[in-house]
Amino acid sequence: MSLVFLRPNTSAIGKKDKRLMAEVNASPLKHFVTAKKKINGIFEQLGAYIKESSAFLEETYSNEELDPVTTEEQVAEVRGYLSKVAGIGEVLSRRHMKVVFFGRTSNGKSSVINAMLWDKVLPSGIGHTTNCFLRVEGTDGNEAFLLTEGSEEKKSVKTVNHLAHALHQDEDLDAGSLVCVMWPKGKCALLRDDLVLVDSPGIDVTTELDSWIDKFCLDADVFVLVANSESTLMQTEKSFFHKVNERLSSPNIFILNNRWDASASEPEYMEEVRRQHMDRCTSFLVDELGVVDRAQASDRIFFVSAKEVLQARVQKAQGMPEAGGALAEGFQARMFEFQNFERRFEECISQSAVKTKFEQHTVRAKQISEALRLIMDSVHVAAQEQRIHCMETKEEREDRLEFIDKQLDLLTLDCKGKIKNITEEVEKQVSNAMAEEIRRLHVLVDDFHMDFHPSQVVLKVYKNELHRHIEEGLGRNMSERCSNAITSALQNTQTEMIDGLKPLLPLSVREQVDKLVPRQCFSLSYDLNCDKLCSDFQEDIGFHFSLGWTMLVNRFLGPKNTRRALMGYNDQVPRPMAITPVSTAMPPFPQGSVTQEELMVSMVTGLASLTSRTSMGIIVVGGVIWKAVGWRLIALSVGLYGLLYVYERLTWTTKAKERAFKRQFVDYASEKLQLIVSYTGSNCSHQVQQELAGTFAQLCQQVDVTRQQLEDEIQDMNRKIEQLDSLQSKAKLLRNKAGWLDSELNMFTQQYLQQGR
Ligand SMILES: Nc1nc2c(ncn2[C@@H]2O[C@H](COP(=O)(O)OP(=O)(O)OP(=O)(O)O)[C@@H](O)[C@H]2O)c(=O)[nH]1
Ligand SMILES: [Mg+2]
Repeated sequence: MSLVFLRPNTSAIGKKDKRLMAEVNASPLKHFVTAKKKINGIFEQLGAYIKESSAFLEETYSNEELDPVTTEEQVAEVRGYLSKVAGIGEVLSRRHMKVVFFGRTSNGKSSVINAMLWDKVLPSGIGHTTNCFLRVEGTDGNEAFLLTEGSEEKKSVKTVNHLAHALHQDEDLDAGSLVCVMWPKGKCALLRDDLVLVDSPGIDVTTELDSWIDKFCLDADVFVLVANSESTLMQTEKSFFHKVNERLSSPNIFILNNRWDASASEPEYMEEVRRQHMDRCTSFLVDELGVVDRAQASDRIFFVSAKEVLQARVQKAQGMPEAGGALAEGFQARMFEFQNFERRFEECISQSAVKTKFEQHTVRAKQISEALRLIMDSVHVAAQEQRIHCMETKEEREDRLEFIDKQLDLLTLDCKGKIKNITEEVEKQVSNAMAEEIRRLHVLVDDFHMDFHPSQVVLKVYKNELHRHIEEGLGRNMSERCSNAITSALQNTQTEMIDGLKPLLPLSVREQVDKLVPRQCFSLSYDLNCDKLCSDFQEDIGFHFSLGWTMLVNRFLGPKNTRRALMGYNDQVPRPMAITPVSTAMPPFPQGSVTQEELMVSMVTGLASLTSRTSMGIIVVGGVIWKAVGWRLIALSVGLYGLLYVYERLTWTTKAKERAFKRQFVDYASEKLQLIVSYTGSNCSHQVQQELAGTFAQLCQQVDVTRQQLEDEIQDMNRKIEQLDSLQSKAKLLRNKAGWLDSELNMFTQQYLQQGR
């Protein structure tokens, strides 16, 4: 750092060397420029990152499907960073290096600035020239212009005289005012590098030093005290910098002993004067202000001639020789010293500005990126935990589903078996009970009391009522015999079913299962349908003498065959049965007995036909008997026979007819009912089976609801897991981005802020 910088003559060097030289030659101000570019870039990325993070968090927070993985505070915190970082970015993009020149009037402050800008930008002259603060700043356009405080108006400036005139014309301007001189960047390299130079009125012409410091110095990176080498440092100058030093910690101060060209006229004292100035200035900077070490002091104190440098540079810019004109002796040395000052100044201001302008924001950016990293970490962890929970829930549901399926298969088999058993049992019970009831049918028929009359109309009503009576009576008796047992067996089976399937249902449903599976009061319906069953019943309540021919035959052959025998039947085909659902199930007549009876019938038929055909035969038979037993016995027999006939005829009352009717009906109905025993049994067992199958189906429906719920839950979990996966990877990505930004900031710190410490 203590090397004296000399701008090399570039015309005599090669291409590669030129590039190397260009790097070495590059203005130290570039340090600030690149740092600014870099930190702006980082802040842009940080801004974009926070925007992305904020959107992510907001979206995550508003996701109602998931449990919260982020908090409202976190969302608000990140949203807050968004505006904060945007604000900082805005400030950073406007950051520049600022140097302020102070000194007594006519010391050459404006001349120094002009020399540095290689052009007569600011007015300079004998006497009090600069009457307000002038801030020279680069503008992208080609035209220079002025901006005064509190006005947006751009006042065009063509020449320096024009500027001087403009400044002196403005009556509002006083020493504490600020005028911005916007100078085209294209005309001046320094301005391209974000340097702002502030010229001031002489500090000896004001009493408002404090307000000056507040207004113009607090954000200054470097102060240049332009002193007059023809005189010693004045108290006003010293006290001003004491004040600055009080307000700012370790301000960067350069002392330019200007007008050093004047010493050329007295070369014999030159070294001595220089040493004296050097000692005083060093003592001021080191001992009084304590802003630099003694060893570094020589890099802050320079002996220059701004007037000469400006003149030389203007000439050079106009294509004339640099050292042309009337320049005092030792110009070259003073020129080098000015360049050396420039180099030191540039190094100092760029490093200082980088630190003061960017360090704090870098630290803030690091804090923000760290805070975001922690937030993303917490989101990641919360999502991870939720994902684990979802996975566990999903597995548990899947296990449960598998268990339910297996268990349901087993229970279905079991229930089928149970239903089969109970239906078989019911069929047997009902069949037995019905057989017993048929045996006792006469009791039921005897219990029927209604006025009986052999007329067809009354009989019809009588029969209907009897049917109803039997149907009711049979139904009642059957239920008394079986219903209780069957119902309790049925309920037991239902309870077993429910108990078996209960564990497959969720806890909440288990308690309500009794309500969900309504067990209606089950009652068997026997469906005997007596009316149809006995519709074909044909009573025979005509008088039949018990010793009459028909009755005798009837006694031997039974009523059916008698009819056939006596009437010489050809209608061998039996008449259709009464309409009952089981008429088809009528057992066929046993083959053997039919043949035997046929034989008997044909014999008697033959006999009857014989007797009826010829009365001759009767006389012959009567004669034979007459001869054999004698007429008395015959007369007695006929008398008795006649008496019996009369007796039976007399006792054949309505009551007797009713009894005969009932007896015939019992026989007929018993026979018919016998036919539907198995039908009734299977009908009842079918009802039980229906009932149980219904119960089981209802239970299965509940299990299905449970299964569906489980499947829905599994699907829900899968969806959640998917969401959490993407959420996690996004959080991880954002966390890593925060880490990357942090490392970028670290690199920035290392490269720009820790350098030179
Ligand atoms: N000989 C000589 N004259 C100088 C030098 N620098 C400046 N001057 C002259 O000193 C006079 C004052 O210079 P300015 O640059 O106006 O001084 P200033 O400090 O800006 O003065 P104010 O604006 O009034 O405060 C001018 O006439 C310059 O030409 C120098 O290095 N050598
Ligand atoms: Mg001036």
